[in-house]
Amino acid sequence: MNITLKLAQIGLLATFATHAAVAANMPPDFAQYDTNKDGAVSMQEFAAHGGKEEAFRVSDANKDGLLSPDEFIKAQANKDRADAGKYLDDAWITTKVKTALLKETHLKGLDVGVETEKGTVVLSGNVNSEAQIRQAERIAAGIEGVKNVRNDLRLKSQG
Ligand SMILES: [Ca+2]
Ligand SMILES: [Ca+2]
Repeated sequence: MNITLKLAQIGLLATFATHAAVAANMPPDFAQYDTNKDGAVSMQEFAAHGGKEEAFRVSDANKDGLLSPDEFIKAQANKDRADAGKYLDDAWITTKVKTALLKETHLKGLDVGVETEKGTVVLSGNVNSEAQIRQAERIAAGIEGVKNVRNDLRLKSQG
């Protein structure tokens, strides 16, 4: 009986220690958002503090409808980005454009340079046809956050 009780106490202490460690790693605003103190931020709690539904959804990595502290940090980053307006990070846009171009069968293997400056994408390099120039421009223009596309793509000199 005594032993059982001690084990229970140790178990309690261990649980407490784990919780304390988690609390120490909490992002600054987490406790504020987690109004019902269940250790997760729900959509309602997130929205009550001005969080955007989209930021919540993309940050809820395991899709359980709750933000863990880790997911919350991501949501905060997304929220800050949304608060900054439609202006998305240039490096992020460049990556998205490059990825989209690589996915396009007709543009595969072509040496298309992509640079982004304050939302304006600059395409450069040499391609095989006018159609590819237009296609690359259309794809770049369709990426989220892109304001303008400067198309410096040229036709490869035939020879
Ligand atoms: Ca909560
Ligand atoms: Ca989650």
